[in-house]
This record gives sequence, C-alpha cells and structure tokens, in this order.
Amino acid sequence: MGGATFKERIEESSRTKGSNIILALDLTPEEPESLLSKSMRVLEETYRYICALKINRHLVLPLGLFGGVAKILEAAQDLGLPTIMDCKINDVGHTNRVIAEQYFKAGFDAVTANPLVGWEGGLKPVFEVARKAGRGVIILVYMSHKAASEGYGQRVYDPTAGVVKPQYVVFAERALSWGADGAVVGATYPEKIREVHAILERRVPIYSPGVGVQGGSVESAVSSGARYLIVGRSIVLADDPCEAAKSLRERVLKILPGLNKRG
Ligand code: NUP
Repeated sequence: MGGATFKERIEESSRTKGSNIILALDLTPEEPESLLSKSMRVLEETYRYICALKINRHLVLPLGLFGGVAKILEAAQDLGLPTIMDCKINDVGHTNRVIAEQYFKAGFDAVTANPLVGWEGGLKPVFEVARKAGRGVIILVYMSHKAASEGYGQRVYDPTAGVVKPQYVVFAERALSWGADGAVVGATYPEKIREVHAILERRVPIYSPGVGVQGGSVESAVSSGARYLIVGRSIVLADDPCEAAKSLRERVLKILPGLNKRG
C-alpha cells in the first residue's frame, strides 16, 4: 500500500478491492484457541470482498493485544488489509497517548476516538502519536444505536460561533479542523449522513456502521454519502461469511460501479 496517510491507504485498498466494506470481526468470546482460529477463518474467507479489518474489544480482551490480536493483524497485513482498532478513546490526554501508542505498537493502522473529550489534554496527544507513526484517527460523529440522539443529537452552545448547534455538527466541524482520517455516522441515520457529508465534503470520509442487524441499509447509507460501510454480524454470523461479504460488495457496486476502477 503506497499511500502516505491512513486515509490514502484505505482509499487505495478500497479501489484495489472494488469494495468499501470494512469487516468488524466481532466474534462472541469463547475459548481463546477456537476464537483465534475462527477469526483467522472468517478473515481468510472474506478478505477478497473487504477493504479493511476492524477489531473491537471482543477480541482484544480474550486474546490479548500482543498475543492473538497481533497474529490476526499480521495475517491482515499479509492480505494487504489496513486495520482499525475500535477503542473509542475517551480519557484524559496522557492516558489517551499511551492507549494509542500501544495499539499502534501492536500493528493497528488506525484507532477510533470520542471527540467529546476535546482537543487540549484530550485527543491532541492521540493525533500527535498517530501523525508521528503515520497512522489514522477516526472520530465518532453520530452513532448508530437508538439513543444516539441523547448525546450526539443534543443542541449545544458553540462559544466560538456564538450559536446553538446540534452536537454532531460541532463534531463534524472538529473532524475537519483536527484533520481526522474519518468520521463515524450510523447507517441507521441516512439523513445525518447527508448532513455530515455536506459539512465534510470529500475531505473527511464517512465510516458507517449499522448496516443489516441494526437496521441500516447499504443502499441508503452509500447514496447518502457514506464512503465506507462497517459490517459485523451480517457477515460473521452468516452461515457463509464469504457469500455474505460478496453479496454486500455486489450491492455497493450497483450504486458505485466506478469503485473498482482506479483513479
Ligand atoms: O456508532 C457506532 N455503531 C457501531 O455499531 C460505532 C461503532 N464503532 N459501531 C461498531 O460497528 C460496533 O462496535 C460493531 O463493531 C460494528 C457494527 O457491528 P454490526 O451491527 O454490523 O454487527
């Protein structure tokens, strides 16, 4: 992968694979040995149809970051897939720095973070560590679950502009001003994807989880402006994960036929 930044590398992977599907490898915790082999099997079965791999604490807690997870990251790297740790970094700066450093040391190409903690003494150290290591930071803008409106949809006073705005609009503006590599907006809220896309234009790509089991649709998320779709259970719990990933990719290509043409 030749691109200099994470944003460029995942873009290149997406064009090479003709897919915008990011596999969320959320397998239910069980005996570490079978969890690791199942993870490897699902990755092996689906890698042709996906452009990146996202890992959650579902795997980090039972397998260990420098144990089983590092092995999965190595396999993903061998398959040419960028990797994202969905850790939603959310603490004070000096702790956030260590969290980001450890995930990058284990081999992750990007981390997710919660913009609610702000910049100074919050996410600034995460962006500094990421830039230095050539890795990415993707921030939450509007989550996919039912209660997302309780936090991301609150109306807040923006002291810089002197106006009241929805929280997610402020977060989208931060994604731009902080130079984030991506912004997460739930596929379950296509109208929010459209609104955030109008703010971000093409400068910060939208990552959309919530397709399938959570009720979001491939077609409405992509046509509203989602650049990447994060998909977990619709693939990993399918009888045939390979077929599930393949058919999701085909649905995306019907809307974005140019995705697998370079340039
Ligand atoms: O708003 C979010 N919604 C969401 O589901 C932000 C996320 N990071 N996710 C993640 O996307 C979630 O943690 C899971 O790993 C994946 C969606 O999984 P599924 O609903 O497709 O199984």
